[in-house]
Amino acid sequence: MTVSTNKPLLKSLSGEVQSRPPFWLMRQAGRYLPEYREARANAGSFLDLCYNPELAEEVTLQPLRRYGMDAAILFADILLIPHALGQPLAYKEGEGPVLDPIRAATELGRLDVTDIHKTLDPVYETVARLSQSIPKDCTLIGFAGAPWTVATYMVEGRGSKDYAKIKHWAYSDPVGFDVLMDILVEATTAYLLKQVAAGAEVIQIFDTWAGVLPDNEFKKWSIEPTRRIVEGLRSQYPELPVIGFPKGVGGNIIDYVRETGVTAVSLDTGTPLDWAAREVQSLVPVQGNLDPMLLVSGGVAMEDRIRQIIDTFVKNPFIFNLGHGIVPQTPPENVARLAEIVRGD
Ligand code: 1CP
Repeated sequence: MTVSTNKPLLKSLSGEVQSRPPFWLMRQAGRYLPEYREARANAGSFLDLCYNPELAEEVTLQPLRRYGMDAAILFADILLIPHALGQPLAYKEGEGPVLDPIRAATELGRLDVTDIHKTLDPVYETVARLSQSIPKDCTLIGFAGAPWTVATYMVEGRGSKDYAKIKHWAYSDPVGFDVLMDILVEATTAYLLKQVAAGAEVIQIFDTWAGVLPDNEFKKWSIEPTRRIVEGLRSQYPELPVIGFPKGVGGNIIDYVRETGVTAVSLDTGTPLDWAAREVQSLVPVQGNLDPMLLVSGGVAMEDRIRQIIDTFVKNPFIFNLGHGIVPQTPPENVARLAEIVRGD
């Protein structure tokens, strides 16, 4: 299948094989760039930056100016959904996001599901601006977190190591927990539909913490909510490309691909290349999967692995990316080297 487009990322997503794979990098905007740190300092808080269309547009464009990625990803955060649902949220220096946790179905009344768009309107404006300002061959990606991953922050109140609180709720009161999942499916679908209406050409759904679920629960709380979101998006945009990123799920990624209806999947760092080429890329285009820490170290080890990834996947539809987000200590010159190698300069 091919589509009439000159955009390399859209070509890969439509199943086209390209001699040079398109590339972008998860978390390509952010603290490893001095110009981001400057914009961030001018914005006030991180949330102020997310809700400031002019500055959010600027930080989205920053990595493109340096490295010419084939995609721009909207600058926002997966936790804007809980924030728009009325859950207090702050980003603490060195600590990451902190929320006022919701630990049981009886506390769900604290969420206001009536109008998330009131809070999220500036995000749609950022998308609209970007759709006008990105380079013509560049693809605009909108995104959201998958319900399970967003719920981990809502219930734990912050990043977690053992997911004890969310699992306790989900295992001991699955019916009550499903009410939260339903709220998130609905809000996330509405949010993404607005992003597409504003100009997002592709949607990526981040399920960063899918890998902590046993397989039955993975089906119930990662695959099923994601399937419903994809279905909701396609009911209005039947051709919309959606990339799923169920991180850390091993071989269960096959069920995820077969059952969610995503167009493509993003592979995490631990996914074996030959296995993925054989078992996953035979089903859908894949994206990935350089270790972000190799991008920190750079040198021959990074270069060899970039070439190995490209050699493994380039014969079928492929998008070069990392296996998880860029980390703040990444030297910008290593990203420049990565871009050179992927482009074959
Ligand atoms: O200090 C700062 O400037 C804030 C750091 C930061 C940034 C730059 C946060 C806080 N979020 C973001 C932007 C962001 N987050 C983007 C857009 C930028 C881009 O990709 O170029 C995206 C796509 C995200 C997605 C996101 N946020 C995920 C899923 C992807 C992933 O990396 O796993 C997750 C889990 C979050 C939560 C979050 N927000 C911020 C932090 C530090 C975290 C992670 C906390 C944790 O590890 O538990």
